Amino acid sequence: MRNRNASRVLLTFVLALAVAVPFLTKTRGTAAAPDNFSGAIYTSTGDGTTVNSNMYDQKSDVYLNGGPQNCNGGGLPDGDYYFQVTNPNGDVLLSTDPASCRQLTVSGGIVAGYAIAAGACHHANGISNPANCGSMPVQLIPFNDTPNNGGEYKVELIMQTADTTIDPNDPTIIHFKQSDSKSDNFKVRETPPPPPQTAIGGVKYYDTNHNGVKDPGEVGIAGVQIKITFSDGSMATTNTDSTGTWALSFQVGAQYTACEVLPANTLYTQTGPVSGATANDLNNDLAATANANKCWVGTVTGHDTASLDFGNVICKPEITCPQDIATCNDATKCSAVVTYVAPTATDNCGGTPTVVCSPPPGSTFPKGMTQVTCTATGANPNNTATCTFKVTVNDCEAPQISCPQDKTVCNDPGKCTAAVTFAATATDNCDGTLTPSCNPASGFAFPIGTTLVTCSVRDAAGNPASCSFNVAVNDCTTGSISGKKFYDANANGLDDDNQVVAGWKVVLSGSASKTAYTNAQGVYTFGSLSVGTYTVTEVAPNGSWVASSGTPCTFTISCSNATNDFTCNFRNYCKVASGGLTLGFWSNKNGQALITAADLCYLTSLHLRNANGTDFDPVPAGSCPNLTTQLINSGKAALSNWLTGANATNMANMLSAQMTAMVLNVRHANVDGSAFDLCSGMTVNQLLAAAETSLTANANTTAAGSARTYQEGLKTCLDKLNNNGLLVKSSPCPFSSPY
Ligand SMILES: [Ca+2]
Ligand SMILES: [Ca+2]
Ligand SMILES: [Ca+2]
Ligand SMILES: [Ca+2]
Repeated sequence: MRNRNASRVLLTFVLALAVAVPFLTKTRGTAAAPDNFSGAIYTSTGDGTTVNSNMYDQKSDVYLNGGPQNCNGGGLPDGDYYFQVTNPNGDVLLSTDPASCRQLTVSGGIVAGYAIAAGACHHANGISNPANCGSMPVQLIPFNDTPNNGGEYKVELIMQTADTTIDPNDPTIIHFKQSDSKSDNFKVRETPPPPPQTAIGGVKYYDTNHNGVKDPGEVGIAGVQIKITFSDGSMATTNTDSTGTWALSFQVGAQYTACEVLPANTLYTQTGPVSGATANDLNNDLAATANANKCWVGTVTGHDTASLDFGNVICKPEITCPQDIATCNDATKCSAVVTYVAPTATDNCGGTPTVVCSPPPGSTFPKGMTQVTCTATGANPNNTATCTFKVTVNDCEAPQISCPQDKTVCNDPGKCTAAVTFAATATDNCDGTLTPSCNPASGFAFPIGTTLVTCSVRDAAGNPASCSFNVAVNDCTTGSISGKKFYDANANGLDDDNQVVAGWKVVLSGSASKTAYTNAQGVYTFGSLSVGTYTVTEVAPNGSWVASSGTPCTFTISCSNATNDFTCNFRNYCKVASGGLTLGFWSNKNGQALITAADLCYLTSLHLRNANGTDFDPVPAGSCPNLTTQLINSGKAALSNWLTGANATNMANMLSAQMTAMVLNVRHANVDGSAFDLCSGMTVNQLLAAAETSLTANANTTAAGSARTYQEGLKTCLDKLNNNGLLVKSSPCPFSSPY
C-alpha cells in the first residue's frame, strides 16, 4: 500500500515537470503585488497554530491561513481566491489537483475556509482559531514533493482578476499577474515518518451454535485463507494459524473488504459474520461492518482491530432409510413395481435436504434382492449422507400347468394294457418353460379301466402346480367262435368219416345272441365277437339226430387270452330203422319168391352150420352157379326148413340162421350193408364178416365159452336188425334248412 502510493507520487511529479515550461513563460516578469492587495498570508496547522520556521512534519499538516494575524493590521480583500504550491522560486507547480478545486474564500479580511465555487473537490478546512479572529485555514494537499534540496515550498494566494485564467489545456495551471498574488514559504521535513499502520485480524472459528457469533468455547479452525481486497483493487491474503487466528497490518485509512475463502470442496458452511454485524477496534471505535456476503467491510483505523471473525459449521444431513421390503411379484411378471416411501432427511444446519434414491420409488424391481441407496444433500453439496435398504421381490406365482384332455384308448393287441404317451406342459412367470412330471408317467401300460394321471411341477421358488386327467382303456379285444359240423357215421366221436352237415343250426348265447348255419363245408363262424362269455349250442332239426359227444361249448373272449379264436366242432349221426326182414319172412312163400340161384350159391359158399355143427349148403357147391330149377326149388325148400328149425343149442346154428336172413336183407337191399350197427359197433357188412369168420372157426358152440358168448352177441345184434332195429345211417339224414 505504501509502495503503491509512493509510485503514484513519483508519476505525478514527472507530469508536473512536463507542464513547468508554459507555466514559467506565462508568469515570468510579473511585478510585485499592487497596493490595493492588502493583508498578509501565512501557513498554519489545521487548528490555525503557526509553527517555528514554518517547518511541518508532513504535507497534510500544512494549511493556508491569512488576514490580520493575531487580529492586528489590515486584512485581505474579501472574495474568492485560487491557491497553489510551487517550489521556492515559483517555476515548478507542485499542486496536483485542478485549479478549480484550489479555491478559498476571504470574508471579513480573513481566510474563511474553502470557496463554495471549488465544488466537491474542495480542500479540507482546518479548525477555526479565535486567536486569529476566527480564521478558517484550508489544507494544501495534494501537492508533490518539492525539488528543492532544502525541502522548501512556496504557497501562493491568487486573486481572481480579469487577468487570472485557467489554462484551457491543463486545468492545474493558473495564468495570473504576479501583482495579483501573495506568497509564503514553508518547509516539510525531508524524510517524513512512515504512514502509520495498524493490524486487522480475527478468528475463524467453529460456530457450534450456528449463530454467526464467536461464543466462548467455540474453537478456531486452522489453515483457511482470508482475503483482503482494498478499494484500489489491490489484495492481500493470509491463512489462519493453528488457533484459527489471522492478522495483517495495513496503512491506516485503507478501505478494505475481508472475506474468508473456502475451497470448492469444503465441508464448511459459513455462518458469520451476519450481515450488518459490526466490529470495533481496540479503542472501541467502529472498524468494520459485515455485508450480505458475510465479509467485513471497513477502514483501517488508528488502532488494531482483532474481531474480524468468521464463523463456520459443518452442515451434515442425516437420513434414515425405511425397513427392508419383501414383496411378491406382480401378476404374470417376474418383477414388481415397488412404490416405497422415500425417506426424509434432516440437516443440523436446518432446511430440508434433497433426497434422491436409486432406484427411485415406483421402479420395477427384478426378482431377488436389490439394494436401494438414498442420498441426502443439504445446504452444502459437499456434505451428503446415504442410507440403504433392501427390496426383495419373491416369486409367489405358481406355474401355469396344462394337462392333456382325457383320453380313451383300446388295449394294445394281445395285452390287457395300453401303453399311452402324453405330455403335460408348464410355463412360469420367472422360470419359463418347465417340464411337469406325471404319475403314471407317459408310456405307462395303463390297465383296462380308468386311471387318473396327476401331473405336477414346481418353479424355482417352490410354488407348486398340478393338474390331472383320465386315461380310459377299453378292452377292445375281439374274437371268433367257429367250428365244423361233421357226420359221425361210425359214431366214434371222431371226424374220420369224411362227411359234413350243411345247413345245421348253431346258436350263440351269453354276451351276445346270434344264430348261424353251417355252410357247404359244414363250417359255422361267429366273428368279431367282443369281450364276453359265449356259449354255442347246436340245434338238431329233428329227433332222429344224436350228438356223439361235446355239445355245447362255452368260451370267454378276453384280453388275457393268448388267442381268442375258438373252435367248437359238432359231431352227429342219425338213426333209422334197418329195413331188415325176419327169419320167418325168408322162410315163407314171400321170402322164398325173392330168393335167387345166386342167393343160394352165395349161401352155399358160407360156413353155415347145422345143429350138429356140419356145414349147411342149400345147393351142392359143385352145381353153382348154373343151378337147375330143380336144384333151385330143392334149395329154397331146404333153406326154409333149415331156418325154421334153427335153435341156440349150438349157438353156431342160431347165429348161422340170423346171419342168413341178414345176408338176404342186404343182397335184396332191405338193409344198407354199410350202415353202422350200434349193437355190435360195426357196420352191417362187418358184422356179417365177423359172423362168417367165427362160424368158420367154431362150428359147434353148444358148450359155454368165449366162442359161444361171442357168437351169441353177434346173433343178438343180427336178430335186432332182422326185426327192423335201428341203424346209424351211413350218410346224413336229409332235413330242410333253415329251421
Ligand atoms: Ca456461535
Ligand atoms: Ca413362478
Ligand atoms: Ca367217426
Ligand atoms: Ca357152405
